[in-house]
Amino acid sequence: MPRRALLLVDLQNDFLPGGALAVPGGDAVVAPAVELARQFAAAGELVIASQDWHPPDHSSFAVNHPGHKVGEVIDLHGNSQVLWPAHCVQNSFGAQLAAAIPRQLVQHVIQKGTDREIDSYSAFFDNGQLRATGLAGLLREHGVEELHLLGLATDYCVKFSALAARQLGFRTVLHQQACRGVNLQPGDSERALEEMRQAGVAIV
Ligand code: VGL
Ligand code: ZN
Repeated sequence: MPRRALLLVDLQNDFLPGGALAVPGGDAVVAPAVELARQFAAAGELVIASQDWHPPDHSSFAVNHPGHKVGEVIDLHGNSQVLWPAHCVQNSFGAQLAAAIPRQLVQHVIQKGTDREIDSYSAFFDNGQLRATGLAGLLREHGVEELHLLGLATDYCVKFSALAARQLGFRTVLHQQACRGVNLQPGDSERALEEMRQAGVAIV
């Protein structure tokens, strides 16, 4: 059996109902996520959580761009950037991992989006692919060949993490029933799934 790891993508209060950037139906992913995390942990495999972890002055927040609104797309140092409501601010309740995720199941937490000048949808590196988070190194140290993912949101952090995993040469398996999307445009999640499939992500 190849070594596997499970990545829980951004299962944080702000992406759950009532949160600052609530993903519709986001709470439905928590139970299947916990179930899979238990299975991986019981098999001695690595369970990792990513955590969106922004400073209050982060450049992805609409409030930090006077005259611009949530949902607008701006150019940020040459990358197109969707403007979001302020979310997952470092040390806030909204940034905490969902309370229903048993912390003893999670061996590593990978924080991302910490640089105010650039967003980071992928758990591996920022949107400009300038800086790595250390996740790839961690997986390789543990001999992981196959990365399983689930979480929020299908059309942003899940998609970018899965595409990066493929780019880095990991076998990549997405647990679709444990993912939900933002769907700023109707169909974004479906298109994201198709893009992942095209890149060689196995969708189960
Ligand atoms: C995410 C938008 C902004 C995500 C994070 O976790 O998918 N989306 N920050
Ligand atoms: Zn974010």
